[in-house]
This record gives sequence, structure tokens and C-alpha cells, in this order.
Amino acid sequence: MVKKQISIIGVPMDLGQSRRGVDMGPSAIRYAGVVERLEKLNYEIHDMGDIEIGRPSKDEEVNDGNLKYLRAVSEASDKLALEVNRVIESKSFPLIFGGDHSIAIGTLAGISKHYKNLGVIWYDAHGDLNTSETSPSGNIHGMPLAVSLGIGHPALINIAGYSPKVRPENIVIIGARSLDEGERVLIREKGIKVYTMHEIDRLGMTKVMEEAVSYLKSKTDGVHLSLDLDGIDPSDAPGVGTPVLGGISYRESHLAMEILEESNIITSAEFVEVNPILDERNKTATVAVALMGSLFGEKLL
Ligand code: B3U
Ligand code: MN
Ligand code: MN
Repeated sequence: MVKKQISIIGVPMDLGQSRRGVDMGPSAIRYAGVVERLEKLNYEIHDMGDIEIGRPSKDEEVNDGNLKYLRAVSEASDKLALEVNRVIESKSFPLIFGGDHSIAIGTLAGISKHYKNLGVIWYDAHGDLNTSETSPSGNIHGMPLAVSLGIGHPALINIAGYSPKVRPENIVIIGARSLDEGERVLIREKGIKVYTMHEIDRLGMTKVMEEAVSYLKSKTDGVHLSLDLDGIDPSDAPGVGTPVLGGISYRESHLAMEILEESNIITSAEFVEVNPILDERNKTATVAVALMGSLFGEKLL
């Protein structure tokens, strides 16, 4: 039997937000043993190394109004999109490690043109649906989902030369518990499906994931999982820049990954916002690797 291929791309990006250290996320995830873990599951792993991120000068911080490090984020997104595109062309599964969540702009730009109808599962405490007008911070990591819908600065929405990357009806947000006003408006306006912590508590993770899978399965020909570690409760994943109390547990997250694995719909994935500087003995990267184990088919028995 031909082994299935996974290609890892690290993106040491920390300019999409204001807590330094998340650029060390890819190293922390590798250190937590991801390659060995996935090899045990009979995958052939190609570690493509890290994308090079330009270091902007101090006076470059705020560009174009409320968009911090726009040029650096846009350039990195271009590079990442090219690399992700190459991985898909080689028939390998793209597995991307952040870095802050602004990297999803490049990931989705590289993926989306390979599908007629790409689905996205956005596992996150936040909506990441801000624009420079609605963002309270100017941090681009709070904007990638809006950008992928084609809403935002031209230097971000036009990465890889096309826009939008995803349709609103093909998105499911899971774990939301911190939304800005502009994000709420966009969710309502576009009819984006959101499972907040309320629905997760009320329905249980099994039902939430089964609904999410059946919602996407019939209408998409590929589904990208964008997993922000801050979707998980800070007691289980403390090493993130913007922790929000009352999150998804480690156990619920494993269950979610297992249901996704059984569904066979996931065609690419990224794990973002691991910040080893804010972490407790690499706990958050270890959680990320354990979840990847479940996503790629690890079974106890
Ligand atoms: N919504 C806020 C906070 C935030 C978004 N994403 C993260 N934090 N990780 C913002 O700045 O856009
Ligand atoms: Mn996020
Ligand atoms: Mn988040």
C-alpha cells in the first residue's frame, strides 16, 4: 500500500498580533514530537521547514490606518500560498504550524483554488472576522476569516491573485466566546454558521461536530481545519496570546478531532497561536500534537 503523505510547513509569524513569542510555535510543535507521532500512524511525513518571515523596521508598525505590519503579513502570505499550492500539487496533505492566525490568509490562498467549493472549520474562541474599520486592535490575526471572504484590504484579499477564497455558507465556526460588534454584524449579514460555547454546552460536542460535518459534507469538495489553540480552554492550553475563559476542553477537542477523522472530509489543516513563551512546559504544543494524533487516526484500541 502506498503511504499517505503529509507535508509540514512552519510559519514563524508573530506580526499579526502583539505578543512576541508565537513565532516559536513551529519549533515548539516539532519539539513536542509531531513527526514521530504521525509516522507511527503510517504516514510519510515531509517536513518542508519554515517560511522565512521578513523583519520590519520599527517605524513600519502601523501601515494603512489600522493594519499593523500589513506589508510583512502580506509578503509572508504570498510565500505561504505558493508553498501550500506546491504541496497540494504534489498530492500531499498540507499541515501548517503557526505562528499567529494571520497565516490562514496565505494558507487559504494556497488551498482554495484547488477546490470548487472549499469548506472551512474555524475552531477558535474568536471570529477573526474583523476589518481595519471594525478591529479594536489593528492586529491582522483578528481578520483572516473576513479576508478569506473577500472583505478587507486589497493587499490581503488578493493574495494569489483571486478573491474570495471561501463562501460564507461553507464556513463553520466552533468555540466562539469573544466576538466584536462588527464581527456579530458580519455573521448575521452573511449567515455564517457559528457554534458558540452555548451550543457546545447545550448540544454536546458529538452533536455539534456531527451537525458541522453534515452541513459541510454535501456541499463542499474539500474542508480546511483552521485550529486556533485559544479555542481550547486556557487551563488545557495556556500558551496562547489571547486566552479566553470558558473554552472547549481537551477531551471535547479530542472527540471533535476523532469525529472529523471518521468523517473523512478534512483535506488540509493548520494549528496556530502556540506561544511557548507564555506556555507551561510546552503544554500547548503537546496538546496540539495530541489533537493531530486524533485527527490523523490515532486509536487507543
Ligand atoms: N477580536 C480581537 C481579539 C482577537 C482576535 N483574535 C485573537 N484575538 N486571537 C481582535 O483584535 O480582532
Ligand atoms: Mn484565531
Ligand atoms: Mn483566537
